[in-house]
This record gives sequence, structure tokens and C-alpha cells, in this order.
Amino acid sequence: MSEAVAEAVAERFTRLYGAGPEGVWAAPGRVNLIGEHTDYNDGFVMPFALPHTAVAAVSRRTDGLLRLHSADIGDGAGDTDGTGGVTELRVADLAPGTDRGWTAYPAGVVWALREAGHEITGADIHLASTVPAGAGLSSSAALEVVVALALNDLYGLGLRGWQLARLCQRAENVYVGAPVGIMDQTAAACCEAGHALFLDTRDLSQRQIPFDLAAEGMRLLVVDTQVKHAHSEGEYGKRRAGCEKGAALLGVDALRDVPYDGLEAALERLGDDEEVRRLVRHVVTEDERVERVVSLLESGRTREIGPVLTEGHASLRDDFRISCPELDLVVDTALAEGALGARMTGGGFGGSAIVLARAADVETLTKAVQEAFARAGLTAPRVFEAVPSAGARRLA
Ligand code: GAF
Repeated sequence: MSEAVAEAVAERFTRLYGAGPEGVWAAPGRVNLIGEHTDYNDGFVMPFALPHTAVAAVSRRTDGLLRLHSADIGDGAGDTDGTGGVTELRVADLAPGTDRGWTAYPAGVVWALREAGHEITGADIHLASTVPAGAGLSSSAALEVVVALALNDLYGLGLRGWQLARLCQRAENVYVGAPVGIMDQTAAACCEAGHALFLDTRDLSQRQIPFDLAAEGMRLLVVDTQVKHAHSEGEYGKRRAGCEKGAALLGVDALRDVPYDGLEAALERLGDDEEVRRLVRHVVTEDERVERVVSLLESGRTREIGPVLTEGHASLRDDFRISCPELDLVVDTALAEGALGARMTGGGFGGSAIVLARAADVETLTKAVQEAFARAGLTAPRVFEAVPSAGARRLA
């Protein structure tokens, strides 16, 4: 399967650039099992990689040019003979804020590598991705990480997965201008097949937690609502600023430093700033939920994580206030039809929800969610099963 993908992407590269690539790499999208909006609070997260990947065929150049092409996005999408739609940039001219399109992600990675002192003298890159865009499944982090890994290998930089993740986050924060945390890039770089990644975003220490639902007669469904509400980026920034305000008022470096058993005292200290109190309560309880899920999984009590996921959704909906009617509809319908647990995943305001279900209930649940969307006059959601898959890797 991945051989055929690598071959197809390499073949398109050859048509575009006139010679075969030096190699082909892949990096996955992710779903987050639990630990939402905790990563920019130095807290815990637990994503796993999807089988959907961004694939890059890449060759080095020595003349300072960066040539970028995508099969799925931007100008390349409408390119029928496979040779048009190439964006050409000079690596020396790359500067934050100069590019608002998809090319900002790969170009931002080249900029971040050079800014960190790595000598990148140019590259030809062709990208193709199966990670659904705008679905809260980290299609942009997949693009960043696949390019970072390819350049790391080709230029012999010797950087580890977590170091590539940090550079990709810098590309996204500074070059693209999105104030995201470190979860998505680390998930794309470091996840392993059959496992969820328990990550401490403060020091990036990590533990691979075996996560094989099929063996236990369960499934995890991803329901992409196909909606993305306007202003989601601005709302993300507001939540982040609110959390930072909470940490400052409490005199801690980050909300991660507020212990779960000190939550009530912390909320009292915040007085009547209701908004900050809600944000703080979400982050502190969410960190505790991640630790609870890890301990349940490690003691073989997988089914019991369901209610913890559902609690997480309530906290995101009521305290963090980033859910939306479509995500709530998925969660409520799935739970009413016997799901073991359900929650929104990712940044919020649309995108995807996850549903933990007994294998035998998958069909009924899927149908129930689809019918509920149809009754509400909404676009049909895309439902698929998420199997914990491999992180970034070289394919050829
Ligand atoms: C988005 C961000 F990119 C992540 O860093 C994280 O904050 C997530 O939203 C919410 O948990 O995916």
C-alpha cells in the first residue's frame, strides 16, 4: 500500500521536475483521545496517528531555490497534465507573514530550519495528502512534519522527532502566524502504530501506551462534521490568552502547575472573574482526565475510558465553550444510541468528534448519527474508523 503511494508520488515528482526524487516520506494526521487545549498550558495530551498521511517526494537543490507543488491543494489541484502549479521561492527571502496560502507550511519549515542554523540550500518538493483538511485532524502539522523529516534526512541534520516537532511549531507560530501548541507536530513526528502517545508538553517526555481496541471488541469512530465555524482561529487565541491570564493571576508559570486537589482554592482566589475561572477549571480537570485515561489503559480497563471522554466533552462545551451544535449532536446522538463515550477532538468550533463504541454497535451508531444530521438539515458527516497508525517515516 505505502509502496504504491510512494511510487505514485515519486512519479508525479518526476513529471514535474524532470528527474526522480531523492526520497519519499510520510507523516500522519492525528486524533486526540484526550487532553484538549492543555498543550499551551504545559499540560498532558494523548493523541494517536491516523492512517491518513501527507506524503512528500523531495530532492535537494544547491542554488537557493525552493520549489513547491501539491497534488491536492492550491494551484496544483487544478493541474491536469501534472506539470503546472509549481511555486518558486528563494530560501534566503523567506520571511514570516509573507505567505498566507498552503505553501506557508512547507516554506515555514525551511525558514525555521535555517533560522535554527541549519544550512538548507534549496529543495524541490511535491506533496500529496489524504488527511482531510479543515476537519480538526491536523492536516497542516502533517505537511510541516513530512517536510521537516525529509530535509532532516537529506541534509543529514540528525534531529530527533521531538526536535523536528519544536521547529515545525515555530514555523506555524511565527511564519504562518497561528498560536498553536506542540501536540499536533509531536503526534505526527512521534506516534507509533498500535499506540496512543502520552505526552507531557512541558518537557516533551513521552510514553507509548498500547491502544488496541479491536482486540477488545471495540472501535473508535471519527465523525467529521464537515463544518468549520468562522472566527475559530481568533477564538483559539482568546482561549490561550485567557489561560495565560489565569496562570498570571494565580502566580504560576502555566496552568499545569495548579494541582487538581488545589483547584477549588485556585478558583476561590480568582474571585468573580467567571470566564477565567471556567478556563482554569477546564484545563486543570482535563489534565487529570488524561492521567486517569492513562492509568485505565495501563491497567487493562479500556472500556472504562468511555465516561472520561464524555466528561471531557462536557468540560469543553460548558467551561471552555468551544463546541458547536454539530459536535454536540454527534456526541448526544452517539451516547443515546449506546456509545461507550464520545467527545469533540482538536481545536473546536467544528471539525471532528470521536466515538468509542462496541464493535457490534458501529453500524447502528453510524446510521443514527447520519440520520440525526439529515433530520437537522445538515451536510452528511464523514464517518470512519480510526486505527492507531505509524508516525512520520521514510517510504522510499
Ligand atoms: C489545535 C492546536 F493546533 C493544538 O496545538 C491544540 O491546542 C489543539 O488545537 C487543542 O487541544 O489542534
